[in-house]
Amino acid sequence: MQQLRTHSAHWGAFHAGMQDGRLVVTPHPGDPDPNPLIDNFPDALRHPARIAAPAIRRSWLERGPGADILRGGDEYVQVSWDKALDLLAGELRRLGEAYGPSTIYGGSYGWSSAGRFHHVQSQIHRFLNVAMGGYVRSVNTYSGGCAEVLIPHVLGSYEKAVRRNVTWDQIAQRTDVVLAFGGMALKNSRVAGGGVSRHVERGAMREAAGRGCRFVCISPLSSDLPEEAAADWMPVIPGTDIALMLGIAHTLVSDGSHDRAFLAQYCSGWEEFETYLSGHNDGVKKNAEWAASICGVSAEEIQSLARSLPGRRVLITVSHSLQRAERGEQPVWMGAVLAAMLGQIGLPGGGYSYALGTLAHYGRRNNAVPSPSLSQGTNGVKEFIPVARIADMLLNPGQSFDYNGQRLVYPHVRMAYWAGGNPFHHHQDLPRLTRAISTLDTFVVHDHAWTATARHADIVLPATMTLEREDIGSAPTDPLMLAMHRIAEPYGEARDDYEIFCGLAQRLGVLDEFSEGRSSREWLQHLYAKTREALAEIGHEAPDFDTFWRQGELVLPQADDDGGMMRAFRNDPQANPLATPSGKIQVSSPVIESFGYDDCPGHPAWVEPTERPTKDFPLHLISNQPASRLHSQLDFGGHSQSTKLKGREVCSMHPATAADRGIREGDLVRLFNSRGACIAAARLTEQMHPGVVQLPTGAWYDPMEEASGKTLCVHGNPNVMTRDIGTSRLTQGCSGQLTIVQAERFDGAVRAVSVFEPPRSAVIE
Ligand code: PGD
Repeated sequence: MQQLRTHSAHWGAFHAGMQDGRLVVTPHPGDPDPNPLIDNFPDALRHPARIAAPAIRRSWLERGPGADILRGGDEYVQVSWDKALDLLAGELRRLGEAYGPSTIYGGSYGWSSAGRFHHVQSQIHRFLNVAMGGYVRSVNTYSGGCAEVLIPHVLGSYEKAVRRNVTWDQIAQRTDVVLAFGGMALKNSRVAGGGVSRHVERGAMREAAGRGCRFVCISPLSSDLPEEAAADWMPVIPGTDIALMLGIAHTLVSDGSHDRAFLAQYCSGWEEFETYLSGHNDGVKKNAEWAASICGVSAEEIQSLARSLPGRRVLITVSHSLQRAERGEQPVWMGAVLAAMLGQIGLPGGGYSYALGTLAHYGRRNNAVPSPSLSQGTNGVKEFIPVARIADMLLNPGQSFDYNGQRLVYPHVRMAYWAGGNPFHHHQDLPRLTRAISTLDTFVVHDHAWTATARHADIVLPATMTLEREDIGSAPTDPLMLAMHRIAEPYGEARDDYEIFCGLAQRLGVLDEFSEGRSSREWLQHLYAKTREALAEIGHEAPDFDTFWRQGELVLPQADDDGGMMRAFRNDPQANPLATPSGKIQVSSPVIESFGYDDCPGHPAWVEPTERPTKDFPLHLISNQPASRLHSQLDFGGHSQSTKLKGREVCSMHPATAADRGIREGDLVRLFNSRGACIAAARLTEQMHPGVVQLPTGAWYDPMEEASGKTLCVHGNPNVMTRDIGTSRLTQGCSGQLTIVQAERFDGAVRAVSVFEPPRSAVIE
């Protein structure tokens, strides 16, 4: 029986050990609200969905590299590590010599696991930089890609605006009203890249509500705020929050209750925006009646909400989900403008805190020292793509596209090398992604499980799961740095990603440069030493590595930066200007205006999305983050599996929507649109807008072809139907959160979900 030892995941710190051959996990004792996602580990550790040995896709092995539509449907051949690494090193050499590094896509987006050394994105980038001289990279994230481009134009530093702003403590103690556009769902704020040791959000909302703070959940789903917030729910039509915000803004201006002094002192470009709001140029007043006709909230409610705000400590939040949709920049921008109109920006518990409640990183204090990280070296390739444009790049090499005022060209990529991500989970329009991936010469994937992405790869290399290796867990806003102990032996022949890259580096003659002669344990000691040095510089003594490792955790000091950039700006705008062209909040942006994008004008505006419900596809589909797993990770784990119905992902809908279609609780349903279809099981709830169906992301993609030729996912993955377009020409972010569909009861026969069994494979010597 093994003693329980510390470990960490993006969803929480925990203790784990093997007892009688079974993994046991218990939450970290200091966590006031542990995340049940840790319960996915025990069944997942030795699940047959794990990859046991290196595997090569049969057609690639027999015919060599080249475009192939068989990807996703082919057989695999298990090979030895030596054979797999020899083949892969040979292919890297061939591509490097024939075309150079700009033919390799190493953007490899994904969350992978929490440890800072085995952070596989850092590993893959370091390897490609050292061994190949670089790779085509990606910029921004699927989470906040649209806001990451917009906010620097409007507020300056994205990091500072998002991570160093209003804290949960301030909300608990100071805020009178939280207007939460898109809500602040705990399933999202319980997760942070690098880990989170204390889940504080539920407690803070309980305390604030108990003190009389009013939370308003502005979302098609009332579940976007927890019960503890005791929120008023305002069910808005998806994609129309900007109209509601404009209606509030118009009411404030008509009443003369907007904070003119704040706008004059701290903002630039109010006049242009006010002209738009008043309808002076286009003849359309953006008043509450106008807003109501778009967003579905009555004019009276909009006016009453607007009139309840002036003079109170109001915090406006806009969740990441709102900008993960076509025209996603508009509500992000308008949230800032509305907060400026209320004059509360920079005050404790007031103003604008974009994405607060979306991840556990936000709303907390920052550590006084940086988290350890592995250096990635220098990338010699200039070409990059906004991360969600991967399929566009593969399908349209040489084609130009707009991005943030630049005209860029898609490079011709022949190899995609993926580790620590699951594009056949995270990307939109998966049938299109299948076509895009089929154009490659070679597709390489490291993962610990046979995800849909691994099933499309030519070379599949089994990686250890986090519990099977040692690491250091640390995140910039979490004071606990954790020793992540090895809890279990590797599954089958799985190797650490680091070991895999060392094997390749050796074959390519760059091992010393890549590894710097260090074993994994020596790298952990090296990274820990850097944190220890940084602590010493600010006068904090930390124990040596062995003591840290034995103790399992180290409490890091936190910076005294309450209020962050916005407080400093409010207190002294001359001394602490924002990093925007005017040094102020850009209510309008002449820079964005100068790009001339028809889908993103120079101030926040209602820009009709190009996809709205139709007669054939009358429902909005919200494909948001799941509550039972992180993205697609460990979908085969016990907790995630316990939430499925009839073995399928659950689709929620309003009883009226269901009744119109003869759908009852628990029925199988078929959701479909022009791009694809999926089977899910229906759950009926009055806690959502009737024009909406909701299906979370992350059910492993399990496709088959319908008689019509349409791709059907038998498990319930929404990305078979989402649209693969950028949020706008300015931001080119992921727009996967919203699409339009039809729903019908499914009475036919459909095969069982088979994606948790390994694909067909043969073994050769
Ligand atoms: P994960 O499921 O976290 O999804 O997309 P992302 O690709 O990050 O994938 C991580 C993968 O890494 C898993 O397959 C896991 O097994 C593997 N992995 C974990 N640890 C290791 C390791 O140590 N080594 C290796 N080699 N592999 C490892 C998430 C993305 O999805 C995000 S962030 C967002 S916000 C988007 N959200 C939406 C959305 O709202 N709606 C839609 N329709 N689509 C979305 N997609 C995006």
